[in-house]
Amino acid sequence: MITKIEELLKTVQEAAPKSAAEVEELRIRILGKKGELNALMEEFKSVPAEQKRELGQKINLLKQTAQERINALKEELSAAAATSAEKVGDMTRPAAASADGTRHPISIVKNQIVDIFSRLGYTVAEGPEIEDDWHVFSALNFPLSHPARDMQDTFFVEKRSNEPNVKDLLLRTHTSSIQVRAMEHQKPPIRIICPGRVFRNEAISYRAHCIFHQVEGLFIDEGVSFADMKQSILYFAKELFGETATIRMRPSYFPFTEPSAEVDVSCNLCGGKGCNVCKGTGWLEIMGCGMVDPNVLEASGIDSKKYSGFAFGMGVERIAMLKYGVKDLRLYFENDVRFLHQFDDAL
Ligand code: 2NM
Repeated sequence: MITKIEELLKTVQEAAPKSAAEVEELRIRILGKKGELNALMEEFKSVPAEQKRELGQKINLLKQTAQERINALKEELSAAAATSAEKVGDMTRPAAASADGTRHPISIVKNQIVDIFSRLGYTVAEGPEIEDDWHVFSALNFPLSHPARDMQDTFFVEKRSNEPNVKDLLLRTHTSSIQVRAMEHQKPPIRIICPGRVFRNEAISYRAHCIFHQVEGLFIDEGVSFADMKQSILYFAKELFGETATIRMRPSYFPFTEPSAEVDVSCNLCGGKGCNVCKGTGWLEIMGCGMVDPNVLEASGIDSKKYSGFAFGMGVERIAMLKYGVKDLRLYFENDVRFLHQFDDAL
């Protein structure tokens, strides 16, 4: 009987049930009505008197150990169950909303500009940010002495000589280089809109940055006139700033267009009366434009006797500042989420 008790004691101490059901099985086997302990008690009755003391103590030890061990096992298992339930959580609960990123205001405005010209039949054209002298300057009628060719104004990647050289590699200073590539490879009619990043070696301020975004447009066909340009730009201004917007053009100069003009849109804040955004003039400058210079057409292999065209270009940061009343262009480059989240609903 002693060995039987000791065997059971060992069973109880070494038991490693993996579930509540297995603990219950163990309890029934040892402590249950028809369990081992009751069977021992039955046997105990017929034990000779001189052995009762020792055996009684052993049986009590077994009973106590079994109860304590089973209670401890129950607690261990329910604690483990609780932590695994915590890990999985309530599988029927709807997922928490995740904070998605939003479009950058420069992308929003760039897309709006591109969409407006898409509706006029323009297709998007893109090109390399690292360009050569030819596509950025020479083909666009920039004289060799033009200040834009200077190190002070342009970031050179590889300068082959002190004189402007076709083989120089540089960061494009405007997206007109895309349009040169289009004119070299396509036959008129050409109707393209060219968005992209451009680079100028400028001191950074509230109104200038060394990297910014442009959208330029080009339309070449037989008989394209200044009047066509004016109507296209008026349509654009009304689409972007609202039906009440009007435009005016002031004579200007660009190497690649003749004649050239600056385009102003009526100030949408004061309705033309004059405010601090339009500096009391009632007008906001939004872009430059002009009839493509015949020299530019010929440089890209387009017959300037047969074809004419207009081109225009605008800075996306500038348009976005006017649209959203942003006073400092540097905010567009800092990516402070407190600034960016103000445009969550813009488009
Ligand atoms: C501007 C203003 C006026 C322009 C000209 C050309 C090209 F390639 F056809 F010669 N592309 N873009 C242009 C004309 C750009 O930006 C202020």
